[in-house]
Amino acid sequence: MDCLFCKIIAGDIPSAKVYEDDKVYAFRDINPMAPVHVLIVPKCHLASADEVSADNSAYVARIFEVIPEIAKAEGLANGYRVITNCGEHGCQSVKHLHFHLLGGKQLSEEMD
Ligand code: DGP
Repeated sequence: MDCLFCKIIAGDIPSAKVYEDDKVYAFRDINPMAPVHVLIVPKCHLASADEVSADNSAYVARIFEVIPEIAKAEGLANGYRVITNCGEHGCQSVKHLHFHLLGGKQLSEEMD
């Protein structure tokens, strides 16, 4: 499959790994929008949040279980933001489900 994040998970494309287990891979965004900008992805290929179902939601659950661990390790005691962009109107550029973990500064109140 010609998927950038599948290649990163497989190690075919290098990345700055932050966390890994059997279901989840997390790495630093190549174009950080905040002092901490980590991408957290399922190891199974799901194109976006629109493909989450009862068959694969264990991957998403694991992602949200590890977010507090990653946030703590990254020193985000003052809070952070988790975002997933979905589809064209959501401005999703990489078609493998991913959650942006942003923090390390006071983030904007803007959501769009
Ligand atoms: P989105 O617009 O929500 O689909 O976010 C995709 C993010 O992926 C964007 O913030 C930049 C990041 N990105 C794109 N290509 C690479 C890459 O090759 N390596 C890393 N680490 N991040 C990438």
